[in-house]
Amino acid sequence: MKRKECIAMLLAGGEGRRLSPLTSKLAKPAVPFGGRYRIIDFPLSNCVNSGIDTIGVLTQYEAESLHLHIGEGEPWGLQKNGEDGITLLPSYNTGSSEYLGTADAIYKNIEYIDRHQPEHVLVLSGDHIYHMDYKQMLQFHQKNGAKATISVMEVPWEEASRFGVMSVDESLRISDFAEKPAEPESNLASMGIYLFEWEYLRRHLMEDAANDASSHDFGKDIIPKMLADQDELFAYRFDGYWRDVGTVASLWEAHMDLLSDDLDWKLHNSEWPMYTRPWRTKLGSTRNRSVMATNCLISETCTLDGIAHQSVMFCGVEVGKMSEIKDSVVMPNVRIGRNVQIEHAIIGEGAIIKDGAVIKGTPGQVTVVGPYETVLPKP
Ligand code: ADQ
Ligand code: ADP
Repeated sequence: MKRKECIAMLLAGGEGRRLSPLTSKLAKPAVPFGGRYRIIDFPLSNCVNSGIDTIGVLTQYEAESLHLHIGEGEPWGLQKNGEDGITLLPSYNTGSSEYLGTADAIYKNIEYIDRHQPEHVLVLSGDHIYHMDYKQMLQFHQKNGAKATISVMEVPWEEASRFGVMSVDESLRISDFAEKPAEPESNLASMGIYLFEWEYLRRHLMEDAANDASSHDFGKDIIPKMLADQDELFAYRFDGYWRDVGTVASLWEAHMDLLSDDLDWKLHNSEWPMYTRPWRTKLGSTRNRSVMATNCLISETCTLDGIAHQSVMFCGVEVGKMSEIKDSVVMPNVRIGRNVQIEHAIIGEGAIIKDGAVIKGTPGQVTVVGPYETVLPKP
C-alpha cells in the first residue's frame, strides 16, 4: 500500500460535562452549532479543505449520535475507498471497554494507523470552532524537522488556566508546557491540535501505555514527557478565529460572535466550504412572517411568527405569534408557542416551549433548556 504523508485522528469521545444538559444524549462534538451544523463539522470540513482524505474518528461517550451523523462520510466526500476515507473507531471495537484518556484512545488504534504507514499523524479535537488549513501547519512542521508541532494561540489571561499553556523561544521551539495550571505563567495556549512524526509518537504511546502512573492524556502526560526528554517540539501560531466551545458560556459566546460585525471571520466562506449531514425537519421551507427579525442567523427551514433579535435560529424551529427571542440560540426543531419570552438562553434540540413561558438568563449566566424538555409558563 502507498505510504500516506499525513492522516488525521479526530478525538470525539469526551463526555462534555460542562455542556450539560446539552450533552445528555449527545457527544460533545455532535452538539449543534451555527444554524445547521454540528461542532464536529468544523474539523471534518477543515480536513477535506486541507486535502486530508484519511480520518479516524475516535468515539466513546454517546457514540451513536456521532455514528448517525457521520454515517459513510458521504456529506464530506469521505466514503471508504480502500483504506482511505473516514473510519469510525468506537472504544467498544478495540477489545477494551473504554478509552482511558486521549492518548490511550490513539494507543488503542495503533493498528489502524500502522495500516496507512503515515509519515505524520494529525491529532484533532472535536470541540472547536475554526477554519484552519492543516497543510500550512504540516509545511511548518516539516520545515522545522519537528518531532511534534502544537498549534497555539494567545488567549485572554483570565482564560489561560482553561488551557495547556507554554513558553517558546524566538524560533518557536517549546521550552516549557503546563496543562491547565492554576496560576498560568503564559497565555500562549495549546489549541489541542497536534502534529506528530508517526514513528516518534508511536514510541511515546507505547511507553505511556506501560506507565501505570499516567492518566494517558496528551496534555497531562504525553507532551510533558516529550519535553522532559528534551525533544524538538514546535509551536505553530494560528492567527485566525478559534474557539473552544466546551462550556455553555463559550458555546453561547461563539454563537453571538457569528452575529458580530466586528469579527473578521465568516462562517460561510466560499473558499472554505462547510459540509454537514442535513437535519431532518418537519418543515420544508421557510415561512418568515415575523414582525421583526434584526441581526439574526435564521436557518432555511425556520418558521418565525414572532420577533427575534440577535439570535441564531436553527433549522425546523417554529416560533409563534407575539413571542420574543433575544440574545439566544435556538437549536433544531424547537417549538415555541405564543407569547413566549426568551432572553440570554440556549434552547436544546426538540424542546417545547409552551404559550406564555418566560426563559431569562443574563449575559454572565446563560439559561439552558435541555433537548426535548418541555417548559411551561409559571402558574
Ligand atoms: P480539553 O479541552 O480539556 O484540553 P479534552 O477534554 O481532553 O480536552 O478533550 C479533547 C478532545 O478529546 C475532545 O474532542 C474530546 O471530545 C475528546 N476526548 C476526551 N476524552 C476522550 C476519550 N477518552 N476518548 C476519545 N476522545 C476523547 C485539551 C488539551 C489542552 C488544550 C485544550 C484546547 O489538553 O492542552 O489547551 O484541549 O481546547
Ligand atoms: P468536560 O471537559 O466538559 O468536563 P469531558 O468529559 O470532555 O468534558 O472532559 C473531562 C475530562 O475527562 C477530560 O480531561 C477528558 O480527557 C476526560 N474524559 C472524558 N471522557 C472520558 C472517558 N470516557 N474516560 C476517561 N476520561 C475521560
